[in-house]
Amino acid sequence: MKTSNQYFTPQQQPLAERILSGQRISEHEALTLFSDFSIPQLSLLATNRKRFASQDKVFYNRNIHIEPTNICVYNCRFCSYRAKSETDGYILTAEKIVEKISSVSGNITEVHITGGVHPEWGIHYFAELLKKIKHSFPQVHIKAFTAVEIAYMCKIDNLGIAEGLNILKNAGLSSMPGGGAEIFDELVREKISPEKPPGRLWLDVHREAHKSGLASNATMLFGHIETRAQRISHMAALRDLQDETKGFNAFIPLKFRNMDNRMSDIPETPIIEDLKTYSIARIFLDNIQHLKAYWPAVGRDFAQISLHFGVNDLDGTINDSTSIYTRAGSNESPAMTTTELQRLIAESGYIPVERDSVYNEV
Ligand code: V47
Ligand code: SF4
Repeated sequence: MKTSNQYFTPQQQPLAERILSGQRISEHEALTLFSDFSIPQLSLLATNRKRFASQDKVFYNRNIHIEPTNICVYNCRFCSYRAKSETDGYILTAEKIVEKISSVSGNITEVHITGGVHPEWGIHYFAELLKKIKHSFPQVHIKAFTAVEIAYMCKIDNLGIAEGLNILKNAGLSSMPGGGAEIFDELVREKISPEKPPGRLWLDVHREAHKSGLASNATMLFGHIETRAQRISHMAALRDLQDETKGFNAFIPLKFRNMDNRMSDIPETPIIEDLKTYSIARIFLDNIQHLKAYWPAVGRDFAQISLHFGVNDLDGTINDSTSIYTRAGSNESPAMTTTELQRLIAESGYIPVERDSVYNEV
């Protein structure tokens, strides 16, 4: 294969050729990509796989992120967002949330809701919230609640996961975001978010969601104390579940940001490591079509560069409603107009395409 001969050493060629011909790679081979392949080589391989998934298109959508509270029963060591004291806590009432949405409702197709895990709010509380939103904005797609939030709500109201999801779905839930996955490895999880339920519960909730017809996303919090091998096995668990259910729309690597949290002594990873992680995610997760860069977290510049490392989707928050990342050290004010997003994509040499929440082109 010409491309392969030109760009890869004889040792690298067999793996490069397998990737270029669309074959699945093993966890061991993914580690080899980390250690033995250069940034331009990974860019070439990931771009090939990205083109296979969506040609030269890069997707964005118009949404608002709502965080109903920062009060949380858990206490993740990497979290800069959770209320540190009673006076620091806030709650957005359903009325306030509806008001926030109505200020942008002509301009969005999706409402994304996730926040702290409030000690008292169960499934019925959130079902009421969803109904109120749906009543005022029937056209809007509601993507809401991480697996961790849903598991806790079900516990509060003494419901099984399938039962709880069904109530939320009937109240207007259309899909689930991918947060709360962190890193599935139990030893790492015990150190960074010891109170949070184990990774297998996260996977079980998403399995149930997919079974009930709700699509979802998956995330991975990387660049703290985990090893590259633990990143790969996190992605392997997602790849296995996707083989089973086909319910994941997008994978979102979330780079650990170290400001104002209890892991602030851990330095952030260099950009080269981030780009390797994104491109290997694109190559390894051969059954998840979309790789998303969440630009309010990684910044506009990185988001633009990431389009050359397998990313084909930019989360298009259009107002400054998220504080999870501004508190954790992102310099970005989380607002970007559609024109800015389109320009950012076009400048990178790709075609900006607006999508709805389930990746139909708008
Ligand atoms: O679960 C919290 C992460 C997640 C930090 O599904 C941090 O479309 C880095 O999941 N440094 C919430 N990451 C955000 C999330 C998300 C965002 C955008 C789109 C979607 C989607 C999902 O943020 C948490 C946690 O893993 N997080 N603190 C931090 N200091
Ligand atoms: Fe709570 Fe989420 Fe922060 Fe963990 S990351 S403490 S679950 S708000």
